[in-house]
Formats: sequence, C-alpha cells, structure tokens
Amino acid sequence: MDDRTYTAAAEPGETATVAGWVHEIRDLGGIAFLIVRDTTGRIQVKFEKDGMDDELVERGLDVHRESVVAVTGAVEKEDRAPTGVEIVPDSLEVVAEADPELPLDPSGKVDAELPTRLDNRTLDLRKEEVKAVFEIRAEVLRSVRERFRELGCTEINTPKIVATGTEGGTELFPITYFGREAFMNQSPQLFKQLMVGSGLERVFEIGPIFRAEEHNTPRHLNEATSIDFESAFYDHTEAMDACESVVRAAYEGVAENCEAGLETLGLAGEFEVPEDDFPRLTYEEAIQRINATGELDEQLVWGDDLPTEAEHVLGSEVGQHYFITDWPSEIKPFYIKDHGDDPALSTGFDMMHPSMELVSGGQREHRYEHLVEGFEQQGLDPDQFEYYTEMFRYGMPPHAGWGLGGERLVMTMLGLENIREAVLFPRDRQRLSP
Ligand code: AMO
Repeated sequence: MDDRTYTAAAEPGETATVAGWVHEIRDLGGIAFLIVRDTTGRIQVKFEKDGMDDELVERGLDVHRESVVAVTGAVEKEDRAPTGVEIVPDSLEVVAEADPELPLDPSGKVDAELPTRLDNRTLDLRKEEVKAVFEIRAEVLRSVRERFRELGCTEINTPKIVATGTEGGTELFPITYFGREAFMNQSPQLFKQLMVGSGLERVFEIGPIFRAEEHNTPRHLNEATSIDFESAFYDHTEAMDACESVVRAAYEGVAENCEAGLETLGLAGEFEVPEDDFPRLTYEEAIQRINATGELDEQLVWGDDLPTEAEHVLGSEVGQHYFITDWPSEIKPFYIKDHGDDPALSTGFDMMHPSMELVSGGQREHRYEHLVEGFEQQGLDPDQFEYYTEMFRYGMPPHAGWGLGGERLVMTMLGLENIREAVLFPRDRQRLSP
C-alpha cells in the first residue's frame, strides 16, 4: 500500500489512508467510533450516522474486532480522541475479516494464561506490552552487536548440527543425519575457540543453542539464544571486562532507544543502566558470604555448585550484577584453564544478575597436551574431538571468552517472571509448536 499513513503520522488537515486492526468498536447511538491499531499506535475513526452514507456506516460498525481494515478520510484535530486526532471516513475497506470468536483478547481486557498466549502468539503480540518486550529484545541484540564491533570482533555463524557435544552435564538432542547419529549443538564453544586461532582472532556469535535438559523452570529453555564472545590474547579478566561492557551496552541501548516500550511496561522511572563496575567475588568468598547468612538448610562446602537458592541469597546480598571467579576446576568444563599456580582453581567465571546466572566464561586451555588430558579427565574421548584438538598443534594463542543467555538478559532487564515471555515461540518440555 503505497499511500498508507501510519496512525502515529496522521496529521490534522490532511486526507489519509490508515490500515490496521479494529481494536475496539464503540457505538454510542448517533455517533460511533472504531479504534484502528497499527504498529505505531491507534487512531479513532468517527461515524456520524445521520450525516454519512448508510452503507459506509454499516460496514464500519458490522466489522468484527481484530479484522484488518483500510480507512480513508480527513484527519481532524479532536481533543477528546485518545490521540488528539480522528479520521472522518470517506471510505472503509474490510481487507481481512476476523472471526467473531477470538482465542485471546488482544485489547487485554480479558487476561490470558501464558500457555494460551503462547499458543496464539500472533494475537498476543498485538498487545502493546507484549510487543514492547520484543522491540526491546531487538534493541538489546542491536546494541550488543554494535558494542562487539566496537570491541573489534567479527560476527560469525557456526554449525548447529554437530557430531559431538561439549557442555557436559546438559543433555544433547540426537538427530539422524543421512543415516548417522548427530546432535543439535549445545554451544558454539569449540567453533568460536577455533576461530581465535584463525586470522579473525576476536569473534562473536548470536545464535541458538539446544539443551535437552529436563528442567522445566521459569528460567530454562530447550532452545535458547546464546550471545558468545571469544578473543585471542585475552585472559579471563579481560574477558570479564568485555562482558561487562557488552551487558552495559544492552542497557544503554534500551535506555536510549526504547523509552516508549519502557513506559508501556511501567518501567520508565525505574530502568537503570548499571553504572558501577560489577563486583568480582571469588567462589570462596561467595560460599562464605552465603553460609554467613545462615539462610540455607545446609552449609555449602568447597566444590559444591551453587544451588538456585544460594544464587538468590547471594544476589540479594550483592544487589547488582556481579562476577563469581576462581571456581574449583573440577566443576568447570575441560576447556577452562586452571590457574597456573593452583590446578584446583580455574579461571572460570560466572556473571550473575541478583536473581540468576547470565554468563559463563573463562580463559581456555590452549596447550595441546593439557587439553587432551582434560578430555580424558571429563570422561570424553579426545579422538572424537580431533578436528578441534588438532588445531591446537598448529599455533593456538592463549584466549578467553564467554557465553551470555540472550533471553535471561532480556528477562532480568525487564523483570519478566518467565523466560518464555522473552521468546516468540519457546521450546520447552511441553511445547514443540507453534
Ligand atoms: P553455559 O552452559 O553456562 O556456558 O551457558 C551460558 C549461558 O547461556 C544461558 N543458558 C540458558 N538459558 C536458558 N535456558 C537454558 N537451558 C540455558 N542454558 C544456558 C545462561 C548461561 O549462563 N560454552 C559455555 C560458555 C563459555 O564458556 O563461553 C556455555 O555454554 O544464561
């Protein structure tokens, strides 16, 4: 539609054609209104029954809510209209009629449970506050891409169908690949590492990761978006600096460019870009602080992973984004490098929002013999990873990096209760379509 005017751009004094969805029909007797909604907002269409063509009035008022219409008419200033202007129609075309019964009410007057919303995502995204989440998500991705470019990274795309997994502990989804067993990739870990030894040196990837974990929680997905970073000649502290910078860039982008969306979500006043440096606690300090609160049933001991409850206790103590560094080597994957002076301590780190983990990362083991030993210690067959280990024999620089959960970043930024709210079409134990 070449001559279409977005509702937000309709100016009094002009004749315009607006096209969108019938948000509401208000019939007050002699006068009636259609509220037409498009991606920029809403506009009121006024029908004065006496002064107008009967057929036009009938067509306008018989249309079902959520039908698509195109309305042409004079745009007039009207202080009583929700947006200060209205259209007095000369013509109205019903472009696509909606059924009278809708599975979900996009005007939001009738609340819907999350499963109903996810089953009818198209209608759900007609709601301003749902659309705002995805506009903000898009801005998060745009601004992290920009920051990665400023950091000198090249964007890469690596295979999602692979022969082997990398993240021990979380399960793999097997698939059949021309009669052979293959898997959906859990992480671009090995590929991004291989790229630091290439001519690219510093890379990032934003792509899907697949985890067949049984968890059915408000913060786990079986298909998530991982924001991955890897750089040659970086150690874990430099990787943490980059992580902080990228997370801050996401907040800055949203604060700068998503004012309307934040307003719609009721966050305009309280949205804060994290200004201070993220505190860096060692794992040992972390467990001491958690234990000192006495809030866990059992005291944590060295070597324990942090249960969710411990993350919450520590998160409310720290009250801002923070890192946990120097994890025990035995609970970090084979590719994480140990501290040179103490092999029981790793350079692995996590970056936490007060409510949950957002990032894992570390310096990587780049020495061929140590790497192969690490595979064996983790019960993995190094032969299966030869395509990876082999490259460590041909000049692999020291390097470090991390992976950030895209949905968790959006979820924590906006205070969403369920991670599924940050995904258009989530994949979880129950949900394989839409
Ligand atoms: P990890 O497995 O900790 O590390 O994943 C990194 C981050 O990705 C997010 N994430 C998930 N989000 C939602 N649902 C899931 N099932 C899920 N799994 C992971 C989390 C998590 O912190 N290769 C390493 C990263 C690295 O060392 O570079 C890795 O994948 O926010």
